[in-house]
Amino acid sequence: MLIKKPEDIPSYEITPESQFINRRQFVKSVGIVSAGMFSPLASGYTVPEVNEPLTPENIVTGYNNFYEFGTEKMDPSEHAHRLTTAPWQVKVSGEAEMTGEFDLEDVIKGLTVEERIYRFRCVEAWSMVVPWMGIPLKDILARFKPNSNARYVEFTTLYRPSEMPGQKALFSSIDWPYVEGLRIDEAMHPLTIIAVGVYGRKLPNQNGSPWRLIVPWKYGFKGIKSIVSIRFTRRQPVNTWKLIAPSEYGFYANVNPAVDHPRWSQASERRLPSTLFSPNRRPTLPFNGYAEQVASLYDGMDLARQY
Ligand SMILES: Nc1nc2c(c(=O)[nH]1)N[C@H]1C(S)=C(S)[C@@H](COP(=O)(O)O)O[C@H]1N2
Ligand SMILES: [Mo]
Repeated sequence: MLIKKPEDIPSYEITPESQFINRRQFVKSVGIVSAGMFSPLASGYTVPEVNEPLTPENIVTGYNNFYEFGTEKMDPSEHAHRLTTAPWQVKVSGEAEMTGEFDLEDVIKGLTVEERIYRFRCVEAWSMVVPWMGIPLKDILARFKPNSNARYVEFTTLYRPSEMPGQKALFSSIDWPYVEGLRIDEAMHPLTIIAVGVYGRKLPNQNGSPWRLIVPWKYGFKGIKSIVSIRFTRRQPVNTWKLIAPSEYGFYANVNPAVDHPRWSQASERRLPSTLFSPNRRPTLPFNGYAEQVASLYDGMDLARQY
């Protein structure tokens, strides 16, 4: 569905009837989904199934990386309630026909939210399996009508130190706001989503409310949270972690067991929950298990150099 003018984008509401398409009882049980929504995905794309247990909800929403709220895993769930997420404005700029300031609810109104169960692999070598509720990013980007110069998309997180204590920490080595980017073909790939929920509910602040990027075949740091800007560019965006440590973190950040981080191996991962006595360690899969779907995007590239 293409929108001709910003004001023609209808307004967004999560209603039991219209928004969530689910295939699993546990999501229904939290009360968002009405019966009768058992149906193929709206996108018509067959999402590869993850036949591995879900990571418990309290870990997904309690063990987080969101440095705007502190660098400890418990900091985001402790502090992110301070963030005001409504109303939420998004600035769209660069190589597209429809640019400007939009209300988030107008941007996503009318699009279908799908449940997507994905492996989630952090560059720190832990992983989860997460039932996101998401909208294919391509459906969102199409509304802005990117032109043929749009070779990349850059995303920026909210900058609001009054509500994000990590942004004013003096010791912080991060040049806020957090920035990430994708090549346009990665952004348009049907596996790439914008998550607006998890475990059948709206996204908690600590997971990047009201919307955040999820690219399941890439390391977690590509999944930028609480996005306020989308910019279509000719040039490759400079992403935050690459800017901080270019020898450790690249632009592509494809999950790759064959390319180690300079300070640790990427050959395996701790699947959460993981304890000293039950580490739950498992081999890391190329492209996080999504090679069949995405490896061809990188044909001819040297993935050891373009990490
Ligand atoms: N704005 C912002 N986005 C971010 C981060 C961050 O610190 N700030 N951390 C990234 C990292 S390193 C990971 S692993 C994931 C964690 O997502 P989760 O807390 O929902 O599991 O968010 C990513 N997105
Ligand atoms: Mo991460």
